[in-house]
Amino acid sequence: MSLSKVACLIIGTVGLAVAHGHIDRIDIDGRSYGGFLVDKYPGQPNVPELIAWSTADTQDAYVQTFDYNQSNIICHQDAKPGALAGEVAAGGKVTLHWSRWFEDHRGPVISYLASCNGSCASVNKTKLEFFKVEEAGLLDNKKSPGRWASDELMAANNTWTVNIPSDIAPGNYVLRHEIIALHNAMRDNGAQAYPQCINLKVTGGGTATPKGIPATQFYKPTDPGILVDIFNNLRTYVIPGPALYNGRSAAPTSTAVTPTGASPTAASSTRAWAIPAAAPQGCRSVPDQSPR
Ligand SMILES: *[C@@H]1O[C@H](CO)[C@@H](O)[C@H](O)[C@H]1NC(C)=O
Ligand SMILES: *[C@@H]1O[C@H](CO)[C@@H](O)[C@H](O)[C@H]1NC(C)=O
Ligand SMILES: *[C@@H]1O[C@H](CO)[C@@H](O)[C@H](O)[C@H]1NC(C)=O
Ligand SMILES: *[C@@H]1O[C@H](CO)[C@@H](O)[C@H](O)[C@H]1NC(C)=O
Ligand SMILES: [Cu+2]
Repeated sequence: MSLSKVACLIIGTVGLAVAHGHIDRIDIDGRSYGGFLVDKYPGQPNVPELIAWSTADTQDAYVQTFDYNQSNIICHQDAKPGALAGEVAAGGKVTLHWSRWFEDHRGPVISYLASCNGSCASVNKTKLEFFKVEEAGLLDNKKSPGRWASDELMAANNTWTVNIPSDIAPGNYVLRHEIIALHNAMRDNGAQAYPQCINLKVTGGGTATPKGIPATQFYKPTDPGILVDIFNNLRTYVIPGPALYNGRSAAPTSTAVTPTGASPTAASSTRAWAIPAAAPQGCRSVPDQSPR
């Protein structure tokens, strides 16, 4: 808590443009694609065509829990599809490089796919139905607040590698990749979602067309993985969102440790409902949109 405040104050002094992070590079099969550079592209006349979705979020800000049922949660603030698609064989890997991350912004890393039923470049994002392909949360609970998927991401040079299921039908998909920072999640509206989207063209593969749900139905502000105190010797963590497709596992390396002495529910201790707190300085949430 105090740690997060310190981090955010530091961010405040170096400027919000470099706060938090976004995906600035995507590597697929030895090929590199540029991400949407929020610190450069907004307002720039000749933004290159990208596989990454653009967003109006110029401050690397987050989507707050009160907006989990609004369109900003789909692919971040006012996101618009990229014009291109990165080609990947079913069963292949997509490595996402984050511009930066903060150690104290601990939390799960989750990846979803949604079929575009055609080109993703012109897709209506509210029609995307995502299935969860990977998830990783609390990897080791020995020393509170524990080792998290976000730590794993940072240890891997701020990258995360997503394994594309080998059995899905070929076609165009949106990959929605996300870190949820939980350093303030003991408070109402404290969890911070940082979703990022890129277009993929999946080749080969099988015939599976996994059923998905709109991103606006993934999370609720009171989910045990959203409203949770990670500083209180958390034994287990319930990763939020729908069930994993095919029960596939998640962590990119084998360092995951099964929590010991796990209690059946996460954060079963009393939850202090607090007055909705403003984001700490330097931790901006995206502006509210009126619900449509
Ligand atoms: C969206 O969620 C917020 C709280 O998280 C709630 O107050 C609001 O009524 C919800 N909006 C809709 C349209 O369901
Ligand atoms: C996108 O789909 C939603 C839900 O069906 C619809 O309300 C909206 O008008 C569509 N937007 C566009 C630009 O077609
Ligand atoms: C793709 O088709 C499915 C099934 O008809 C539909 O539910 C989904 O909304 C469609 N997705 C898009 C992006 O149009
Ligand atoms: C880490 O990522 C940076 C930025 O993309 C890259 O320039 C660098 O080569 C990477 N380092 C390693 C060891 O992979
Ligand atoms: Cu912050």
